[in-house]
Amino acid sequence: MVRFLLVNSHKWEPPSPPAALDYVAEQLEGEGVATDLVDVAFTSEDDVRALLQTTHYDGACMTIRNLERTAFSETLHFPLPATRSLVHLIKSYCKGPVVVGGNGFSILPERILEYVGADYGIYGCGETSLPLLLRYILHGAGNISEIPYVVHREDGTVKRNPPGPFRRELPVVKRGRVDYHMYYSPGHQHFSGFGVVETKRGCPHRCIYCVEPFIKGKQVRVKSPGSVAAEIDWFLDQGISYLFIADSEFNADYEAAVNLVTYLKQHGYHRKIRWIAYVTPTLFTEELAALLSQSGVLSLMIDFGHVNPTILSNLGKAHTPRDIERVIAWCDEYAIPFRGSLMLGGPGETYGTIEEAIEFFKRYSCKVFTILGIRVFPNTPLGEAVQRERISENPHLCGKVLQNDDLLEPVYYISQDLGENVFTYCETLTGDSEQFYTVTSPFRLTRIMHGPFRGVHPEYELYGCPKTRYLTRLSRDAVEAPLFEEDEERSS
Ligand code: B12
Ligand code: SF4
Repeated sequence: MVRFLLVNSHKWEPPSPPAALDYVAEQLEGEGVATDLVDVAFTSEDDVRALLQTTHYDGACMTIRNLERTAFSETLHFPLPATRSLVHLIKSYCKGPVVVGGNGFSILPERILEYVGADYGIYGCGETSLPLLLRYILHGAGNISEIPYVVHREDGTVKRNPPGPFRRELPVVKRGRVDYHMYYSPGHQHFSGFGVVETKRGCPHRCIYCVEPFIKGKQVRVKSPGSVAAEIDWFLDQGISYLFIADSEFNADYEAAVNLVTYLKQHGYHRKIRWIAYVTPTLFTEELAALLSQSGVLSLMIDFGHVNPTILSNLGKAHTPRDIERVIAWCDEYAIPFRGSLMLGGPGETYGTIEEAIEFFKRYSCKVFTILGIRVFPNTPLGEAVQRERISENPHLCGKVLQNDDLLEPVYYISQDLGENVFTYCETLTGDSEQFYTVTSPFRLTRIMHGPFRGVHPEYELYGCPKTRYLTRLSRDAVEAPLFEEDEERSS
């Protein structure tokens, strides 16, 4: 029997379950291919080697979830060299092809295929092309240039085939390959350890820094409430009742969001599950708030971005300060716990606008995930704007500003109006409160060059990143990852 190895290449603390591998396994098993799964979050390189020495695999399918850590600090992490070593390790034992896919891969597919040395890639939401690719690999069937979403080598160059036709309805996904109990944390101390259900895919908005419209599509695809419920039931059968909704934004399609929460309430799921989702203040209404409050929501992660109208517009946000105030008021009125996000350092940011944003949220009791410095990704409006000029001469950019025109390696936008002490400035504004948290280690913002890097030193061999920290003056050891007890109390 043909056997493939499924691999999650992303090491992170705390680890998130590689839900993508359920999708991939389903496609493989439909073609009669048996699978084993390895997650580097729990497996050492030696263990992977031992497995490859003792088991014959006809190929491997690897998910590349993250291109990067996406949090600026003086030491910049970049996980792709570690992914490349993993591909090399697999290829030194397995003579079959390595196929890659995933969110991180889809940001720059051709380049990443080349960088990690994989044989084939499937970008975006193209998992349904996998059977066609397998038939081509295993039986020489079909024409590789005609399989949608596939990235492959032809005449010495890497080519990306166009996507397939848009289909609005997403099918139910057969679960069971990923062991969510490995990640699940019944005490739900962190939201990485939840079950994962995707209810829709894609985002029609155009925030300047965001890769979602490129990797998931600008047109939203939707799973029917019944299909979502079938996947929820699988988790409930496993005893997993805390779920993360893996949509770009839960209300990216308003009608679908309303239909689903209505269904959850009507079918009693609000008594069985606790769930978290990202939502945008755009397309958020009182009607939705009322329905959400009765659907089992544990917490909403509201993508505010900022509060200053000019900065919001510079970030390409479709919502206004008035929308933000209304969302907060409705969440309060309907007792929906929520966390906000702040993206500081973008175009036009000054010390004044940072103060405005932090002071604004201090009026509320919500926790706020704060990013200081924006990763400039290719295939985003910000990336394209930056690429129109010389990257090395752009005074707002830190990170790898030389020999990195395709933006594969980490580059961050941090407004040049901010000085060396901007991190300390934020800490001074937040005081000792645990309201604002981040994944950034404290940094001094210099613009000094270290080889091709401006203001940073690279740490390229490391998988993963430091744990979540509060953006406060507490000592590092005193800080724990944010807990959900407060949200739990409010939502029950
Ligand atoms: C939910 C979520 C989280 C939750 C995870 C909760 C949980 N319990 O899983 C939390 C909040 C913890 C989180 C944290 C982080 N996240 Co996050 N997260 C997401 C989100 C919204 C959903 C992830 C998911 O499960 N999707 C559903 C699965 C099925 O989709 P998928 O993995 O893309 O797989 C599909 C395809 O890609 C393809 N596919 C995937 N792999 C393969 C392999 C093969 C061989 C094939 C053929 C196909 C294929 O098939 C699947 C079906 O279409 C995504 C964005 C998104 N819309 O997906 C961001 C996203 C993955 N996160 C991202 C980031 C940056 C992070 C953090 C690093 C943020 C930070 N600085 O802290 C951390 C890392 C945490 C970690 N442990 O890895 C980025 C990663 C890309 C990048 N920019 O580098 C994304 C894309 C968001 C973004 N737009 O930037 N995240
Ligand atoms: S609304 Fe959210 S998912 Fe959509 S483009 Fe903006 S940040 Fe990305």
